[in-house]
Amino acid sequence: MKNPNLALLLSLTFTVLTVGCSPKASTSAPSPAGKALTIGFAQTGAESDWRKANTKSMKDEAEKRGITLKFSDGQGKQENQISAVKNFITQHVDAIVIAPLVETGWEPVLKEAKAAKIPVIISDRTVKVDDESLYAGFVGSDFKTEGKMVADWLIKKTNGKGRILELQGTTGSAPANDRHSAFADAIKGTGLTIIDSQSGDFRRDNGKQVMEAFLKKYKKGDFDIVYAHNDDMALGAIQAIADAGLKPGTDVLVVSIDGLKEAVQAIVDGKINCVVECNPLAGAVVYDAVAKVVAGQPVPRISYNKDEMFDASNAKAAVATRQY
Ligand code: GZL
Repeated sequence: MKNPNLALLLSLTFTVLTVGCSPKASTSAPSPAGKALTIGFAQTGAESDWRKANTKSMKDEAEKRGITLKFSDGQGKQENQISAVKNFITQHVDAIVIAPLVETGWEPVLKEAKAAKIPVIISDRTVKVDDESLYAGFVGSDFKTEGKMVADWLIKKTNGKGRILELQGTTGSAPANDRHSAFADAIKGTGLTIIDSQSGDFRRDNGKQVMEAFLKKYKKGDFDIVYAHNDDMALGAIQAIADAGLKPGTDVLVVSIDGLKEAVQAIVDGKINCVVECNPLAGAVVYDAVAKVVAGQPVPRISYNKDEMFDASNAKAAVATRQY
């Protein structure tokens, strides 16, 4: 080309157009090979609003980063998650992310992923395995801390006295196990006691049904507090409490975990008393960890999100900024 300035102008124009028009401009470095990643994600299901927010975060962030996400909804069954992981292995994905429904039963399929040299990130809920090399690292919340935060709030609020009905999460899941054990440990030696406990599987309709059954078994004055392992069950429970003619938040203290906007609003409305956050917006941190692992860089064994706590002292200010 005769005119060097024209050549420079054309090449600059091309560069700008390429960057500006890329439909999936990645906001983070793709894998070192330069190719966009293909990631298999085995999700638990869609049991709660928290879960839906988690799925949206994973899908939106993958879109933003130009990641090809092979998404599998486990529909609340571990066997569905395990077959999804096997499929990801057959499809030779670059990495696998699992949000494990329950803590145990993962060794065989994790061994298959390791044999296929496909790195695995455990997201949201933890797994119990003897050989920790079966996955690269965990990204999620510390459920034991969440259970203790709720207990500590209750001890202060009640001067350590009260009879508790517990709505547990999915049986065998890390959040249900840890939110129960840490809460129970924290109230040991106080006048707070768990008088009954039942799983509502983290589902709103189950939370309402379990609370209705509790209200048939226990009359007003037989119990003082409802501890729900997640907001969806708490929101179902307060519906049942109100239907029974009691005032949730006043006649019965209600405490919960997740930090849904709807639950924080219920604090403002005086129907829930305390909510500990468990942030579901995990896409960015999970894919940062995956990018590192694929690039052969080490990732922390455990990366915990920071979780806040809401009650009447701060809910009004917080509710407007809740993102899920
Ligand atoms: C916690 C997550 C739990 C939430 C529930 O990280 O696994 O599962 O607390 C969700 O709302 O269903």
